[in-house]
Amino acid sequence: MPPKNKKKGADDGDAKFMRAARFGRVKNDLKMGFVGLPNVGKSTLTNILAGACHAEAANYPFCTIDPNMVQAIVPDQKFNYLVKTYKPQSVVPAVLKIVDIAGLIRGASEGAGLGNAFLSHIAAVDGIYHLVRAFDSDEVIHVDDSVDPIRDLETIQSELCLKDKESLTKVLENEKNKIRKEKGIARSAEPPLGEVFKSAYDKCLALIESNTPVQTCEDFTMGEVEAIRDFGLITTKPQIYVINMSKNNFLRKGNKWLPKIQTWVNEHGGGQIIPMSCEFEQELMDLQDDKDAQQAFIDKCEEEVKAMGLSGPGFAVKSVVPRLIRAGRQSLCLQSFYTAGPMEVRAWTIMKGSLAPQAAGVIHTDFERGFIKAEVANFDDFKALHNGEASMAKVKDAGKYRQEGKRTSCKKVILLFLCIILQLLQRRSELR
Ligand SMILES: Nc1nc2c(ncn2[C@@H]2O[C@H](COP(=O)(O)OP(=O)(O)OP(=O)(O)O)[C@@H](O)[C@H]2O)c(=O)[nH]1
Ligand SMILES: [Mg+2]
Repeated sequence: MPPKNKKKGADDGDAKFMRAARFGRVKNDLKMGFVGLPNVGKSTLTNILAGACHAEAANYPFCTIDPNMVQAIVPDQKFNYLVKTYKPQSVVPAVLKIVDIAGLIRGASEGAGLGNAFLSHIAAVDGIYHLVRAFDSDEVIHVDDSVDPIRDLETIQSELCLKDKESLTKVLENEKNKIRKEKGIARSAEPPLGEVFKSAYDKCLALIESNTPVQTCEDFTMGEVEAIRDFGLITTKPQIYVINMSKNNFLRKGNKWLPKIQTWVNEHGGGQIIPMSCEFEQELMDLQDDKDAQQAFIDKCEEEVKAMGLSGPGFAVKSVVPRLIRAGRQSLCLQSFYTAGPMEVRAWTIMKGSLAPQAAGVIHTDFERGFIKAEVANFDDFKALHNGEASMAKVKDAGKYRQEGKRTSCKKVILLFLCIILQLLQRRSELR
């Protein structure tokens, strides 16, 4: 019998990201980090994502000496809609923390360049934007003298995998010592390894030896995933490949390296590829205080696209920054829920799949402990029913305002309303 076709749906995408995040920490405050060779545009892009100059960008390899963290505001139409509706005194959007890690070079896993320190900075983030240079420029030095994204992908991936191989060697040694101690086996003798440990170790080693990130593998049992979480491997982190092209290539949505990069990524476990251009984004950002000038810049770019004989929705000229931030957040399995009222509209960050008490706990830890119920509404219901009012009255009238208990998953609950806070504050004072 042929295998049943799995129905494709929105949840498939979610499942893919949940799989990528299965080795990660369960925490709302997760970080993405930029990884790549020196001078590929990491600091430039970090600045762009933050919308402000937090990191120093300069044409000088290793200009980023310390990891530099910024916060990028998560673009969110639902949040913007709530702000427009409630016109609150204060607004607090969700942010994604992004670390600008200094460039890695070949041999970094053995201490070359600024070496192992960088790898420990990578170990401290939860997801990786792997930035690759695909732009030509005589003015920007390439550490290996020429532009070759495939060679660069190989270099970075092998450094990460070499580091993981070193970690695996230590993990194996520690496990053997632990078993020897537990079973009173002599140091010179080979102790018997647990079945799950052994299969998890063997699978990881095979992946790493083929330069393939461990997180791309779907063939792990739950037990193996548990074991791998303790291995402390860098390549278990979700990874997004970001390709920095010239403005011209970005406008025409083409670059001679892109098909080769796609093939390379497919051959190394697959993954999301986001082509973009720091040059384009920088020009756009420099004009952000003058909306007319920004529009004139977009119009000019659109003219250039037309002059190249290209047209259609695929060639619309727009920033990739919102997609980059959303993709980072999605790869970490983070999502928002909202509270809204005349004082404040706020987006709170939770892990996908969190239950209502955990969501309440993000607002205040006491709320999780003292959780009784949450009054919630789905954002789409609110939008369809509120009729311009900054109030939940119409949603309540329509019977779409629900009281939810401890088992409610936050997957579909978009608007966890202000009255939860009030209700829980009351409960908190009762607890005192
Ligand atoms: N032409 C061109 N230059 C770029 C682009 N992106 C970055 N640059 C320039 O390249 C140089 C290095 O950029 P950075 O952002 O500092 O590079 P980095 O990856 O952070 O480098 P390290 O910190 O040394 O690892 C700067 O002079 C940037 O202006 C681009 O898309 N096109
Ligand atoms: Mg830098």
